[in-house]
Amino acid sequence: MSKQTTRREVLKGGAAMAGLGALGFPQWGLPALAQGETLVEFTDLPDEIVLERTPDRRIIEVRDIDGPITPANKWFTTQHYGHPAVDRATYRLRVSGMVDSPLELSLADLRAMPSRELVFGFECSGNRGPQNGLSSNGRWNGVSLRTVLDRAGIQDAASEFVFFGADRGEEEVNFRGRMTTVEQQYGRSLRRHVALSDEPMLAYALNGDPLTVHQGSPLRLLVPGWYGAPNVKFLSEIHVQEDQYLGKFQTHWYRTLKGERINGEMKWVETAISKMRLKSYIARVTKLGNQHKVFGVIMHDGTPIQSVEVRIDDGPWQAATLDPSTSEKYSWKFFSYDWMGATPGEHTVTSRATDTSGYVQPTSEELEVKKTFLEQNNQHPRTLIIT
Ligand SMILES: Nc1nc2c(c(=O)[nH]1)N[C@H]1C(S)=C(S)[C@@H](COP(=O)(O)O)O[C@H]1N2
Ligand SMILES: [Mo]
Repeated sequence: MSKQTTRREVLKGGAAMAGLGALGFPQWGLPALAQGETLVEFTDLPDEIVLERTPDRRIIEVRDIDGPITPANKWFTTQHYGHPAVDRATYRLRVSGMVDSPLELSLADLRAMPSRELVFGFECSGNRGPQNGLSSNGRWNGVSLRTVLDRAGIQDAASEFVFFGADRGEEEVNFRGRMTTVEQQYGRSLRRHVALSDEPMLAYALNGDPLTVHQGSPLRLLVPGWYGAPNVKFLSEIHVQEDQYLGKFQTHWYRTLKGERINGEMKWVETAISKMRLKSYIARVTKLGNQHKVFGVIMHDGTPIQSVEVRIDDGPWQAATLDPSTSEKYSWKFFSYDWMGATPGEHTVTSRATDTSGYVQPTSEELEVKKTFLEQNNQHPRTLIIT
């Protein structure tokens, strides 16, 4: 079954939220529509947006974002091999390979370990404008990966940590033109310095409730600040080894080919996706009386945001304001901009973010050296008509 949202329904949704009683634009932390506030229609969207194409795939409608935390039943979701059936009662997380004591941990074992909370929003590396529906933000609970690895005892020569999901499927492997079909699990790896840092986490809850099957029940890996692919769902096994892991979803499917100037010479570099590239996107523009407001979202790797700016048509960049309710390091960030004196007619609204490392969200021209479509973090101009 597919759930469809038409522009008209989004506008009706806005009217339904109008009982807030607030005067003027809504306050931070609750960026829902206020009384009398209406959405300005974008002209760059299809008439009909399909939010659920299959039962295991869902995008979010960014015009409807109404708070910093995405509810579990709205979280974007995608996976390659559908949802594996995992029995929570008999579930065991296996830790094997170059460890002193191999482990088999039940959910109760994991919940008995020191727990941790993390606000973390991520996007799929294939997420892009104008819809940007493959992004969400949540409050996760779980245990530090480090805690589990310390219990197993990691051997000195271990350098590669492979995370397997319980989901599997047939894959054709091409070796010099000869095809072999084998069953594979979804697998991703982390290098030693990342796996043994205090950052990654094994999550069993989202927003206070056990993970649903969409979020990878009963346990998933989270690598704060990274794109979605490394956040292995239905986690069944951590295998510690010395050799590089070369599985399809590590070395082939989630990579980027990009031109880079190294010592003055263009080199074509292929990299595995990892940390999220700084991106801002405009989620909606609203009208209240004759005032207009631009609301948008920043996805990033946790490096603090230096500034976010908005420009109308070819005008100057103007400072937008960051929402303090999204200030946690790995949270997505909200921003807004009061558009004064909007004139009737067609307009283009663009945003760009800059972080404290000096990285500026690139224009699409600057991103032309990237030849593959993942990590599409360019500034994305939105078009609309002011009436
Ligand atoms: N086991 C498993 N984990 C997986 C995947 C998968 O196919 N199988 N897909 C990855 C990708 S590409 C993304 S974007 C995220 C999506 O996580 P979500 O469904 O919770 O949003 O899960 C990642 N983890
Ligand atoms: Mo993804």
